[in-house]
Amino acid sequence: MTRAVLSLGSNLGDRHRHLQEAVRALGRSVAVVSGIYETPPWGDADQPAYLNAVLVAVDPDATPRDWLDRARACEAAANRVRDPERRFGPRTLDVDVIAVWDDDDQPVLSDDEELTLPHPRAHQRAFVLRPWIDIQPYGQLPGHGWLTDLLNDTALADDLAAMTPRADLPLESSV
Ligand code: PH2
Ligand code: MG
Ligand code: MG
Repeated sequence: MTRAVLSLGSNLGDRHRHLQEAVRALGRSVAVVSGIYETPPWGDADQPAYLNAVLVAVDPDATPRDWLDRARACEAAANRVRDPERRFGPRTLDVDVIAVWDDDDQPVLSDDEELTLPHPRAHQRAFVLRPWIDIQPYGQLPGHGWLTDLLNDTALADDLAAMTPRADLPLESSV
């Protein structure tokens, strides 16, 4: 059994539909889904605002690599096109594997180039931490500690203030 925290982001096309389709495609593995936040672009300012959300997924059979494959399948279904020139550029759908825990609830650590676990930049990203803490108030990011402490870091204050909850855009899971 593994449990994964996945982050979802979209800033091209029908952003809400892209997030909703990803949740639907992940199916019954989805244990809990956050609300959606509208967030200014991070890392590459010259692009539209994002919709971001986070979910926790559980599967008795999934390996860490399976979560990456499923994330990529969701991105492919949204016709994601990768621009090698713009690493943090716009996309129809981005599904990132933030962290994975094994059967014994131990965090999986990986320095695999394709699947670094936990995600190397998650601790700096308000658009990951804020929706995540909504659904896991006592959550921890492996190697970085409590979400609540990470969110209290003054370095995130401006990004947090710039985020807007989009309660008008619900995400339905199939559970
Ligand atoms: N994803 C990026 C780059 N910048 N900014 C926001 N607000 N949300 C994202 O999901 C995001 C981003 C590349 O993965
Ligand atoms: Mg990604
Ligand atoms: Mg990303």
